Amino acid sequence: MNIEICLATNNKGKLREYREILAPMGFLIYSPSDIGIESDPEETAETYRENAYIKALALSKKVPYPVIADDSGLEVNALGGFPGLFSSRFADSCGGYPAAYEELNRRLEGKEDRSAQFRCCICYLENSAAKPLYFEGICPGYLLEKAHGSNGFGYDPIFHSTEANADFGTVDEETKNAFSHRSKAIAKLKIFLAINGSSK
Ligand code: ITT
Repeated sequence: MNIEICLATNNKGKLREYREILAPMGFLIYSPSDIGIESDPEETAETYRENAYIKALALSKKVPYPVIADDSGLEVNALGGFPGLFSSRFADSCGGYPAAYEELNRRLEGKEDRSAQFRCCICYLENSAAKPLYFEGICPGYLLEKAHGSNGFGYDPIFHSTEANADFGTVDEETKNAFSHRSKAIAKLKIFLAINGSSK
């Protein structure tokens, strides 16, 4: 049986990862553009949860499917968790990811602690009036001094995952999905859906 869910994202890398993980379990994941809808609300909140809810609610009002939204980011510990919530906006402000990698490394100059983690918060909304449910995952690692590989998206090329013992820019999708923050959050969502089902 196919379970239809709409993913409130305009990020093709995220969409690919959700499909890879959930499609084998019978989930049909639509992006807003797949169904001819635009949804890009301003992420004005101060937490991943609230931003995920903003994105989920905006889309949920427009579609007849349960919605999931993903708010995520790279947190560099020696920079107080920066860029965190601002990961996407920071890359834009630098003029793209390669420049953002350099800028992060410039800010880390002279610091011994290069530890970092990716964090993902999923908000699941059965419909726009439903109580939001949250599922979270963390992927620990450290920041590389130079980009290595070009797989994945966003900050993957400068991230070394300690659990995968690999640079995310060099691993295939299956390997990233075995260890990523997103796959951990999705695993929790999958358990919830398996137990509670989905009305659609
Ligand atoms: P949507 O809001 O449309 O989903 P977005 O990319 O703006 O897309 P976020 O606001 O959640 O999404 O920002 C997440 C950013 O964190 C993302 O753009 C990357 O810069 C970074 N990021 C999150 N997960 C990542 C991953 O698995 N690999 C590399 N970078 C990641």
